[in-house]
Amino acid sequence: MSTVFEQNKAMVMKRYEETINRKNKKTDFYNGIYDRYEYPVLTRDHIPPFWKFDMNPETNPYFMERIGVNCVFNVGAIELDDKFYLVARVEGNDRKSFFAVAESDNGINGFRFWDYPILLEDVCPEETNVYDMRLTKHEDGYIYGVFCSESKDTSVNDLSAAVAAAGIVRTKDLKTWERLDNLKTLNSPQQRNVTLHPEFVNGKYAFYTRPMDDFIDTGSGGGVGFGLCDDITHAVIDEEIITSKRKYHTITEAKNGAGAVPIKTEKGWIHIAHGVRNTAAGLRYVIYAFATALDNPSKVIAEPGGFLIAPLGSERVGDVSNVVFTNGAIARENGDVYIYYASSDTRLHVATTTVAKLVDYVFNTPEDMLRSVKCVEQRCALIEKNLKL
Ligand code: M1P
Repeated sequence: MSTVFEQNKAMVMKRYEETINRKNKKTDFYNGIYDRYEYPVLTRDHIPPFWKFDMNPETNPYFMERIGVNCVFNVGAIELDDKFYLVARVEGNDRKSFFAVAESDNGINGFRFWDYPILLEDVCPEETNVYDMRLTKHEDGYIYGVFCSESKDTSVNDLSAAVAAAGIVRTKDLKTWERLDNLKTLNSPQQRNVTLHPEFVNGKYAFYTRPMDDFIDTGSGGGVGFGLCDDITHAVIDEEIITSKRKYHTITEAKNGAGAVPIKTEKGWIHIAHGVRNTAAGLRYVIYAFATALDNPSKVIAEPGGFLIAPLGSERVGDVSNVVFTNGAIARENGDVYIYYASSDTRLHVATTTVAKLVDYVFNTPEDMLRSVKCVEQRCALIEKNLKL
């Protein structure tokens, strides 16, 4: 007769292996731009049971979770030697997030976490939470991880007040991580959604930033920022200019932020970012795309109107509902693109497309005309063209 411990452990291990080995398939969703998939690629059920349970029957006779995991979502993504690696935001039941590497052979299923999460060097005693790492394979030979480093704001008498800064680490193998100084932006008190550009610009490191006056509100921050710095080990940006601007009555009205590291194409850098607007039901986060010039990655040269990906069906519900968010995509040498996006701050999905389709989408989708009457004119022009065929 097996014990309660043995029965429950066997059940948990079986479910875990079933989750990891579950094959993914495309759904019938169609817009011609990208494909969606039936199953999320990472969830809390992908967490190895030995991260949560005490596996010793002596000290855990009921086979109880001792340190639970609430969710797995926003990931940085990178391809190395034909394998897909994600550095995921894992959030414990205690609300603290941390980073962990998951690996897959095909990018759409089979992601398995490495045995240990990433233990960052403890260089900031005030740092309480870390999340949303963007992974940049830089031309200097390092892989950089830029993430949000969050601390309590002790300057105000408010228990929930926080300060967001951009933390920076670098690695060559995703195993050993060197922590560098947090980014300093002299004109922006807070930063989140900071992404490192993969190439030098005018001989300097180039960051996409998100100037913010406050932890939640971007306030006077006009959109996705861009700034240069000389020394990545003590990164300081003294001037930020705005690339993709927030605009009234659009998907970016409340805020926006850089997402995946830009993808280099023949026509420009393709950016996959997020935009936020306010609604009676709270903030709604969607994913949008734009392009910047090859010779000036801060200059927007195309920006389709509306969203690229919005929360759909069950994606709409989670810890922070009505959210899709991306901080990682993989563009392969054969032109395939994997956009990793999380839904409602709870689980991670993939959307697949190609560089050619993204270029067509970004350069041939009409821009937002900003007023209803102009949008109807734009649509009527399309209808008229089609009806003449
Ligand atoms: O909760 C939605 C997202 O909120 C933040 O994004 P932003 O800084 O644009 O508001 C991030 O904390 C992100 O992790 C989260 O998914």
